[in-house]
Amino acid sequence: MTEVVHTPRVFSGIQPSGGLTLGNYLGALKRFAEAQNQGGMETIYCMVDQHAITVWQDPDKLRHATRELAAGFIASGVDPEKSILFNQSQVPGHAQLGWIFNCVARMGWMQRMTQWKDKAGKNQQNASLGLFAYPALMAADILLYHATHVPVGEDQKQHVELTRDIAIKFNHDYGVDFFPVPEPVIEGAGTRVMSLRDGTKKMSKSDPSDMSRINLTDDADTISKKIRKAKTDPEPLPDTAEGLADRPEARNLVNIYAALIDKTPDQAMPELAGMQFGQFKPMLADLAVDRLAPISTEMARLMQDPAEIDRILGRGANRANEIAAPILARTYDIVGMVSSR
Ligand code: AQP
Repeated sequence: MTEVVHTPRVFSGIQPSGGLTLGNYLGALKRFAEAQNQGGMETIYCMVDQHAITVWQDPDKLRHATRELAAGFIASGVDPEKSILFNQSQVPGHAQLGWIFNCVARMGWMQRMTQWKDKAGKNQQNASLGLFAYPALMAADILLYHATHVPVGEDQKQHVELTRDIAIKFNHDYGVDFFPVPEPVIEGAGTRVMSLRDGTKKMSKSDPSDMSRINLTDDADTISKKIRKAKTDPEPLPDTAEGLADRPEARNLVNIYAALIDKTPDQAMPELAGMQFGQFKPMLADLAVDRLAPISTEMARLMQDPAEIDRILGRGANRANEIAAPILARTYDIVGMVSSR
């Protein structure tokens, strides 16, 4: 078996399962634009609508959320000319390779996924088969492009690790060195943004409490109100980020602040040390509004022309398919599928 060197390539996705949050922005979108602008690697970004329907979605809302998500990508700096931007269902190779990976992945691997346990909860018998198999489809999303780097938030680390296991097992089972073993890229203060109501729970678009998250569509007053009302403790901010170890809510707000100014929490601490929340929260609110307002304004502008968004996604899907088709064809060949074309 010869060692294959894979061309470095970035892939990541977001589900159109509701509005975008500050967590999606800091943990994903902002970093996607940075990876694109660093250059040197092709960047492929996907609206994973087939993942979204693992939990029932209202069809009209799903269509709207997909277009709004595309607008969120572009407004956050992902340029559809520089990056490939599309929705998953327009490239059939995702589902096709996903099936093959359903046959590679083991039930036990899936059962260990914390997101499966969290989302299915006590009602696993009633959860969809798609929700259980979701990580195999995610592996297909990544490996269909032979992607080598996957920028994600902390919560997706386990799924990227499972993607690595699937790539290794496929290569081993078929005696090939075909799929790369991709790396999760989890860097910066924004990879784990927590709920504003509970610093031990991640900020999530599907949290029943709107006060727990900042939506990219929130106006300035709403953002300020949510930060003002965010849960905190009575202590002033410490001198170092280490001093936040047992203060999840305070740590979360400092992390958000640091991520918004492109610093690490340690680098941000000197200017915050000793501050009371009465002073820090308005400062954070102003910063968040300053950074997010241009994004929400641009999203609203883009959403006025949904047909143009659809055209962008269509063009992106064609480009994605050009990369995916030969990789899928070779996979079928390796597995032993007869093709008469
Ligand atoms: N709170 C977060 N902090 C940092 N990164 C986050 N991401 C999500 N929440 C945070 C990152 O955003 C990308 C897209 O995530 P997703 O929408 O595909 O799925 P998710 O992780 O399940 O996000 P949500 O908001 O919690 O969605 P729902 O509520 O539908 O399950 C990923 O890179 C993720 O890490």
